Amino acid sequence: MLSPQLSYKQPIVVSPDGKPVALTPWLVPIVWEGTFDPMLIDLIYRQKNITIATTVFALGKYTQFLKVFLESAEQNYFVGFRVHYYVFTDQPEQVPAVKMGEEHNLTVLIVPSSNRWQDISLSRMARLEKLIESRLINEADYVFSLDVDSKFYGHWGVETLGRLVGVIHPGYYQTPREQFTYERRPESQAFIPYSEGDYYYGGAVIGGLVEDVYQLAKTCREQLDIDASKSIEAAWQEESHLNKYFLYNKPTKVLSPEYLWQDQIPHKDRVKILRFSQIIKNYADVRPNL
Ligand code: 5GW
Ligand code: MN
Repeated sequence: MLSPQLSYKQPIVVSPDGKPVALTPWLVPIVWEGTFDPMLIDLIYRQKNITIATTVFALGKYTQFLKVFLESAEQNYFVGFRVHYYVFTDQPEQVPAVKMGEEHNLTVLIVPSSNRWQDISLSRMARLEKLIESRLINEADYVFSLDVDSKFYGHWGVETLGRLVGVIHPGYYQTPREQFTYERRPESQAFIPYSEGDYYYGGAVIGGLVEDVYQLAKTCREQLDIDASKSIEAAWQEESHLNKYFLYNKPTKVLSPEYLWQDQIPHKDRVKILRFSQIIKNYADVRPNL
């Protein structure tokens, strides 16, 4: 573990002449279009016979996002590899029947409804932890946890696999780190001082080997519990705790913002290809008034 006192320069994501940077200061890849050979990397992983578990939460009004999420995933996401989706929902009847590609399948997991959206957000880590313990340890090699209010626009394949994988948030990849929306109150377990931080990671994508994501989910859940016991909620809930975790447990692969964009941010001249993006949602429409 690094000392929190250790200060160093903030790593850049795009060079001053606009070129994507493909390596972190701790020498792991930042995955951009053009930095890997999709054919070769496919061949390498093809021989490994791996299963990629994918968890997605769709509670309350968020079930409306499942159709686009799953249909676009089936066009782009680990096509030709074994994928097992685990859809957590409080309304199993709202899960659309989407035709799955070869070796892709889906399990619906029923969870109780919640009126407080904070509980949904905060319980994702706990549910991921428990699912890994009870099933994924035996059923999968890698796991990704993805936001459902999203759409795949381009290829997402084995180039994203690694022991511990985070994605750079599209809103902050050219932002000085003092402006990152890390949790800044020392009372919170998610606290990061202004002098620290590599990237601002998006909470919509967490991935890696099942064992490593288990450690992440368990630790974040414990930290969320400590905060809850002190009635403190981090600025961006589990995203804040994720950022704290990644500061001290560096990802072994970092995905560029190609892997987490937002439909409302223009992407032309910023990324060569859009792969996965948060769709524009009408907040009044999807969020409970609580
Ligand atoms: C509802 C109100 C406020 C915050 C979250 C929710 C909510 C989230 C919900 O009612 N149902 C639900 O399934 N979620 C899950 O949490 C979805 O998988 C969603 O993609 C994820 C994160 O919440 P988002 O997408 O609203 O958060 P942002 O920061 O991407 O807008
Ligand atoms: Mn989202």
